[in-house]
Amino acid sequence: MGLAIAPKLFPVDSNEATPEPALTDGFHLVIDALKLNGINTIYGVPGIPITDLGRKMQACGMRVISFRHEQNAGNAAAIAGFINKAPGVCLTVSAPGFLNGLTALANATTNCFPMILISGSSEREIVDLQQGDYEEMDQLAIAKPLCKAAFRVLHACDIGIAVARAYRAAVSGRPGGVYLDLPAKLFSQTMDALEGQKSLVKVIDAAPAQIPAPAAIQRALDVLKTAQRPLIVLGKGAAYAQADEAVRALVERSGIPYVPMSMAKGLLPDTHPQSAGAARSLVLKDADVVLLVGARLNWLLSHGKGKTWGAPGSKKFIQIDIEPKEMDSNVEIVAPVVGDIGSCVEALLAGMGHDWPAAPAAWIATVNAKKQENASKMAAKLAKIKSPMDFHGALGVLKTVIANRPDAMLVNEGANTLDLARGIIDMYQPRKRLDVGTWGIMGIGMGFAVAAAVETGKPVLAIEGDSAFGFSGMEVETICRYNLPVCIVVFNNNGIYRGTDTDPTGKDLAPTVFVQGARYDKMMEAFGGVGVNATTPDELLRAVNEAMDSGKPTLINAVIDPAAGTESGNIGSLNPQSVIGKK
Ligand code: ADP
Ligand code: TPW
Ligand code: MG
Repeated sequence: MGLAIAPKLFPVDSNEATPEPALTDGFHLVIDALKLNGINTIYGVPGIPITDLGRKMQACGMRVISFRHEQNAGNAAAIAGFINKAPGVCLTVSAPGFLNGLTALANATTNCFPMILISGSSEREIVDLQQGDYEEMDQLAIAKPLCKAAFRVLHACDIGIAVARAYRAAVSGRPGGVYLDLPAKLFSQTMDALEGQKSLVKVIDAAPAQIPAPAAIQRALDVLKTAQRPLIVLGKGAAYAQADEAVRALVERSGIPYVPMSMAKGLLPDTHPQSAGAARSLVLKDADVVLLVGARLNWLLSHGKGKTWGAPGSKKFIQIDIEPKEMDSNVEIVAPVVGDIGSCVEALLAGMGHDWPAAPAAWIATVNAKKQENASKMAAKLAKIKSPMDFHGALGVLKTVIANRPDAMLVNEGANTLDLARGIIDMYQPRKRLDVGTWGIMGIGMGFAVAAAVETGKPVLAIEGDSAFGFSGMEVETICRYNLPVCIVVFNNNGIYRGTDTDPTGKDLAPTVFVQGARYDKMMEAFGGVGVNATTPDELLRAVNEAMDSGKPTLINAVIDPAAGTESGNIGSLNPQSVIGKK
């Protein structure tokens, strides 16, 4: 590895007998430590005290993607972590920049994405005495409860160890966000270059395999064998694990119907005969044994109980997860299988052998009948051409775009725009669908789109509600600046959920409503990208195909009927609403 040893920092006296040793400094040690661990791309926003770090990173051959707001840079780093199964890194300035990045760090932790947030910080002595430094904040203390681990480095000789610890903490066990605090003074500290080099640590086996106990595997197989109506739920942990062939073999050898969680779509193609995505309600309600693979029984799965899951006590859950504390988090797990998904699934396959009984035919027939019934209802909705477009008409054409370009990356946020796209657009390859995840957070769109393009080099289709887009919309400049192959489709229904609410007093617009007839496409044009206003499915299809073929940054303002959406999309049941004053 070529080390970025700093040029000699002190003038040399020509009479000196022995030349001074070459020196390195904090800037270069951070760069060398990251590069040594394979981190070559940084997402961030420059400023005191990390401006020069960014410059030097670039000079040392790293890719430094500079954003307009740290939250978007942080989201980019987080999703790079998901895509690569290695930490994505975000670099921010102190206090406000740090706080802007912190939402992304917390979101990464919540979603189990490996990420490292590196923030510059003010002088410890002043911060600790609260004497009012420039951008003073005790960042380490604030980050701690929101991430998996948090470290601060005070001495240049500790940078190597700190980066190694941050890396390992982010990816080992259940992945998550790690905070690394680098006070301004650290960067200019010097040390002997060779000593510096020796202080660096290349992390060996950062995410060690975690082999499940044989008894846990046997218990799981015993339960699975008794099932009359088995179901497999694939979560984004299964996608993250990159054990794609093993997961496919488990599904196919068992013959069990499966449903993918949102970001697990494409792990097996959604068109797979065993996909029960189109019969989701039925299989969750009626299954008797459910095998969870990298999916938590959180709100997205109705906590494993309630009417979604049918009669109380009608289910047995088997769960594969790397985090032992996840077991029994909401309901009893009769067969916990703790380990990494690759090792667990391989062990299950070995235990199943090759004469595992076929899944009960009556159950498969019931599931298939429901799938067909729902699929034909959906096809009729997608084919209806309306003007202005409704969600189904617009999403029907985007479904064909992904079918024809299965290797494209898909980013998706919004309420109706999210829920309906998730159901309608089939995915064909693993880790292609990136969305709002566990928190249902708005604002991931442009950060995810930038990282998807940067990390994979594939075309990106970002399907965005008009509200959702607004959270990170300024990054269209970033997309243009780096000339990324990103096509953004803004589903412009003039508001949050719908554009038809009114202010009962008549003073303002309703809180859910935006400027009517807004032209988001003009935003892209402002920075040299392509903007298109699409009012019909045909126009939309043409514009998207053109964008995906050309790779030019494009924003299509898709005009959607403001009355088409429903409040909160498909999670309206979580939305408390006052009954007082309702007519
Ligand atoms: P979804 O939202 O798709 O249902 P979740 O984020 O709720 O998925 O669950 C992902 C789960 O996967 C987490 O509980 C996490 O601990 C687990 N996980 C992540 N990586 C691995 C891995 N390599 N092996 C096993 N489990 C993993
Ligand atoms: C960080 C609350 C959930 S969905 C949504 C908001 C503001 C926007 C829905 O409107 P959009 O989609 O995008 O136009 P559509 O198709 O239904 O019209 N702040 C954060 N996260 C969340 N989830 C919210 C607010 C919310
Ligand atoms: Mg909207």
